[in-house]
Amino acid sequence: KKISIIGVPMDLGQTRRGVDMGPSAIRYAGVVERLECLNYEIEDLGDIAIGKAERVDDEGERLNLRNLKAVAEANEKLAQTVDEVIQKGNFPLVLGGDHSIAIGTLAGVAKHYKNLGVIWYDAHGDLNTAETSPSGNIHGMPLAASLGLGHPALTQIGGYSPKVKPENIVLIGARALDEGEKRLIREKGIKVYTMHEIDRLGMTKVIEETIAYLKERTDGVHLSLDLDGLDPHDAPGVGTPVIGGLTYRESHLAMEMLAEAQLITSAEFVEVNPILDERNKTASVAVALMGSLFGEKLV
Ligand code: DIR
Ligand code: MN
Ligand code: MN
Ligand code: MN
Repeated sequence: KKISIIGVPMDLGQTRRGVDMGPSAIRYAGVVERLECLNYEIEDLGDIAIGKAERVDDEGERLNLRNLKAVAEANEKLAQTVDEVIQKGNFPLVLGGDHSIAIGTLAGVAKHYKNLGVIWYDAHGDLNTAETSPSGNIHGMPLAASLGLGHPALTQIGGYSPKVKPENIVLIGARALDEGEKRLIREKGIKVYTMHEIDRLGMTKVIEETIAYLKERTDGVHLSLDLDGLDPHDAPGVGTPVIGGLTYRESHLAMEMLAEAQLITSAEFVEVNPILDERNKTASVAVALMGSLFGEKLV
């Protein structure tokens, strides 16, 4: 099987500089070599071009959607590229960049499935819209946009909406949800394993349940892994760290179990910010997790 790597040096979905260097940091940490060792053929498609932030973004201020135009444009390109990768039968592996790029990834992926499942591994829900967002940062909105909620420039990427149904989503690692996000989760009945449930059940049970839940209702599963899902001790190079997160070990276990179940059909690793990192630790963790996701333990 062939993996196509797509870099997305996006930093316009939030305000910390440096996350645009995430794809470079992940490549530098040896992603290609790591996956080649697992007998995958790797095609690195390079980086999607990202436009410039508008110097005076009055429109973004007014809408509470910072850099809307440039974020939407880049996501349209990303959706196109991901679509082509799947069309030729390859596995799309997207490297971020801030989490706003999940809008484009999911737009490219979801058209290939009737019932796409999504695992959202993140400290946050990313379920805000302009109406509920405390920040105006689009990286806090991609899952809502993929549900068809929010500004049409975001929900209509790829020319269709929605990309995913609420009952096909599983959130893992949530510990910093905004009020509007909690309301949406309740309203839509989205399945969530907060840190509380993970502490109680243990990661083994959480992933077993997740696999059973998604296996019976989906025909493909996208893994969207925000490195801030991990504890800042293990992944310090992220823009919005939240204490009390998933450990390196728990995360490996999760990836290994997903590999065994052969559940995941596309993946993205996002929010790696080498400027905020310690000697590229977070990019290295991302690469190690990719190793497990692609079956390292099995060989
Ligand atoms: C917050 C932070 N919920 C927001 N979101 C982050 O701005 O919408 N997502 N950091 O990854
Ligand atoms: Mn996120
Ligand atoms: Mn996050
Ligand atoms: Mn230590």
